[in-house]
Amino acid sequence: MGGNIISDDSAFSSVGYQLWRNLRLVTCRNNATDIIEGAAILVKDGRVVFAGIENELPAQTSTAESFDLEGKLVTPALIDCHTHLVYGGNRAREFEMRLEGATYEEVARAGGGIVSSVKATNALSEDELLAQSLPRLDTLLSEGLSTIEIKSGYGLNIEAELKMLRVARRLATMRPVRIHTSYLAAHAVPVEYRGRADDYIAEVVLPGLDAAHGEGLVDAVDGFCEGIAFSPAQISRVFDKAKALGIPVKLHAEQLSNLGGAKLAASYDALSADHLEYLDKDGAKAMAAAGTVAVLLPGAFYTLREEQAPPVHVLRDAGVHIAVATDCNPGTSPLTSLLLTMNMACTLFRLTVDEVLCGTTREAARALGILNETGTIEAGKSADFAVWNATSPADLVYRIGFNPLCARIFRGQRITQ
Ligand code: DI6
Ligand code: FE
Repeated sequence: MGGNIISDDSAFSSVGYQLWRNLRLVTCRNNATDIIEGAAILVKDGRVVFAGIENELPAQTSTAESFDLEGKLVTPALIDCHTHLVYGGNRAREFEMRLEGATYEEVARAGGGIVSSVKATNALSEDELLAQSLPRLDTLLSEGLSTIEIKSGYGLNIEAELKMLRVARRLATMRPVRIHTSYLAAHAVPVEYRGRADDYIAEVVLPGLDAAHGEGLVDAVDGFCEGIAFSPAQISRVFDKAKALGIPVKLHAEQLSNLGGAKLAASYDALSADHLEYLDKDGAKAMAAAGTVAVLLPGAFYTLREEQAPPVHVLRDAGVHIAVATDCNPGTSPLTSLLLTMNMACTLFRLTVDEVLCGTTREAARALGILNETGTIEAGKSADFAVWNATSPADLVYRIGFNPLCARIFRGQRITQ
């Protein structure tokens, strides 16, 4: 389902110019609801050369292979900038227990929660973990994605964290997709370190980061700053190390309470602060000043049946860039549909269609530090776009459980779904 590159079609395997024409173009450079009618995209060697009104095309198009998209809508390929897609097992039983009235504490005491995913992940070989993760990747890709961020964080010992990151990297060799990895050993305190979070950081998180970085497995460092996870002071130790290694940071912050995590992340020029239900004005201001993107995760909000939505008006007023992602994870967001996530962000958080489409393209790329490479359709960038059987961005977002993808183009190559 995630697709193979079409190799028997000389039109697409040609290294020369390709012209995608007769399309309705949403570049996401500005407002995502601005549609350029009668548009064309000229691609050479996997990169966009021109994107705009067809009759303004540069002259070399006479030699281009040309594909008529018959007036279909084209947007940048989508980007899921926050997932925990690599994990073992599932937590369906925990879901049932909660429906039967069990509290989180009772679930945890019965061996559920993050700890159960750690056990299930660590029981698998690298190949088995890969096999369990691949269907989730394929499901996400079937909705026109180019790029997915994947975190570690269900290993919680050095070797197991490395295993998760290796699996994430291997996924990128199995499907046409760009994968960004985040080292999230500071996700939870493992059972063997209960009550000794500082020791866990010193003995596992920091040396594990050295090892993972040494293997070239880390694009960013993440942490979970929360009463049930790590304090701002503990996160600072991890971020100091990341900074010393020259690795950008991001943070799960203000999901269940306000510990000032977003402000802390901004003080390290974080790429993003994620969740943010309990963010205050101060935190938003600090994020805006640092250019830290707010990544909103409606799947976790929905699954936990939270009541406090992120303060979207505060983010807007402060001028914070807003992205939207699935948070795909076995516990709080077992979600592998970015289109549904976009719908949820509108319905639950009252984001606009423009905000959610930019939030899963341009702003998601910004949250990964790859806005120069992808996230909008413009000359110089990777030719990553999605062709939709839809007439407008709102048409993509308002339906529930419907996939209007017609084609996914990744680095200039059309991918069969
Ligand atoms: N925030 C969450 O809600 C999850 N992780 C995180 O950083 C919980 C993940 C899980 O329950 O497995
Ligand atoms: Fe998360």
